Amino acid sequence: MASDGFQPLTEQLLLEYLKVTPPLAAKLGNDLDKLEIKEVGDGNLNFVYIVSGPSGSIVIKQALPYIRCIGESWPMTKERAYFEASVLQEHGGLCPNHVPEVYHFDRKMCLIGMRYIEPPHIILRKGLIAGMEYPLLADHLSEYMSRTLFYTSLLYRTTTDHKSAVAKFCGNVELCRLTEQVVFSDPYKVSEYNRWTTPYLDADAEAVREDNILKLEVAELKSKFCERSQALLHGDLHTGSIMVTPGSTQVIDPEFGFYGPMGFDIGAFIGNLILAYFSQDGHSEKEGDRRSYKKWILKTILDTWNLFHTKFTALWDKHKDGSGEAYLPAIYNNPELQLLVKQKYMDDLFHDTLGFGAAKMISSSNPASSDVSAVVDGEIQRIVGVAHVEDFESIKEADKRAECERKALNFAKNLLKERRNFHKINEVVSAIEDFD
Ligand code: ADP
Ligand code: SR1
Ligand code: MG
Ligand code: MG
Ligand code: MG
Repeated sequence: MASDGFQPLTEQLLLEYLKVTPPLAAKLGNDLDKLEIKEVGDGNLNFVYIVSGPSGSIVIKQALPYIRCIGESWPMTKERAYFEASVLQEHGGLCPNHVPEVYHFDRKMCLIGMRYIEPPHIILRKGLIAGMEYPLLADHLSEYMSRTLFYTSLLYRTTTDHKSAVAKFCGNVELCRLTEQVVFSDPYKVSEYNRWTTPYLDADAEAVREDNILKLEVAELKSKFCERSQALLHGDLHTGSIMVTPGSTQVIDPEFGFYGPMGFDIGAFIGNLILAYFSQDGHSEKEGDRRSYKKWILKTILDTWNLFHTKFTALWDKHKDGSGEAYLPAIYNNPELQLLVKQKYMDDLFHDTLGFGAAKMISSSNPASSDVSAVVDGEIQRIVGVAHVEDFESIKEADKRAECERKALNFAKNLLKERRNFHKINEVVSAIEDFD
């Protein structure tokens, strides 16, 4: 064991650990003789074990001091587990229906024990690739985002409480730096980490690096990401961080959590839905067989923002005379002014959402599990960069894939530059259809 009390798990070590950890043993019904352990991590950073016994199942997630999909050559603080556990607990308290319960956290071991999100839950990104509809997704995600973002903002909190919460999450600096690099920097310069479908998109990638207006806009977003502590974000809310069935939605993996601009979370989700939309033609087996599915994705984008708007502003109304210090009742207690303030706040948030969503689309920084083998072979360039998510990576024919990626990239560039001209989500949906 290292002097700091950390040990990477092995199956044997995990078994011994469970035996001496009562809260975890209890979740397994204290029936530890016939346990099955399976490592199932398919994400980029960490190791995830499903522990199943005759009387229950749990998930154990451990952070090692490097990025899993690359290896020890890319060190990364294992303290990320502390921030993940903290966000799971805080967001879980605010929205227990959509966040897995944390049973146990061990800071020295960087280990979280949590609810096993059982089958038939699957990762949303995989469901979107398979063409599966989730009728409650927009309702559930808007619930999660409105509650977690509202209750951790100055619309609900005093500035004193807010500052001490912000201070705690300032420590998640390394993960924030990873986002700064992957989302706001690498796509706009030559970087060993960039990748794209070559040679088809060589000119498109170069065009991103040469686009001054795009760079001007992305700099503004980067400032906001680094400087604005608006609410406690999930920080990595792409469709690979959500597990779903038609009736249930569970948000996992908030290790990038920190106090940042709300639009970064909302944009990550909506931007990834737009990527899923533009990837559909690459998954269709015969002409038009994804047409109605594409309509469902657009409806989900529309409903997500509209429901978010309704729920968020309803929370604001409910707590308008509470202790939130953003708009003191003594100054803002006339209905006309309240309406103006709310319109401005929501309009700004909408533009942030579109801007961050577009930036996430351009970077498309969530490598597919299918690429892990390429990484093991040492091809680090194949990890992050322009337009890269499993939605596209699973399209086998490179020319077909490049065509889908180009549409998504061009749409995102346009959205990033023109976002202030959109005022309603249906205008964005129409723009997506026009681009297609
Ligand atoms: P990473 O931080 O490496 O991206 P994730 O938290 O996204 O790790 O987990 C990786 C994978 O492990 C997920 O894609 C999912 O398949 C599985 N997983 C993670 N947490 C749970 C859970 N609580 N229940 C069931 N499966 C889970
Ligand atoms: C090299 S890590 C790239 C991405 O994986 C994580 O899930 C985050 O999205 C990060 O940007
Ligand atoms: Mg993940
Ligand atoms: Mg509901
Ligand atoms: Mg993660």
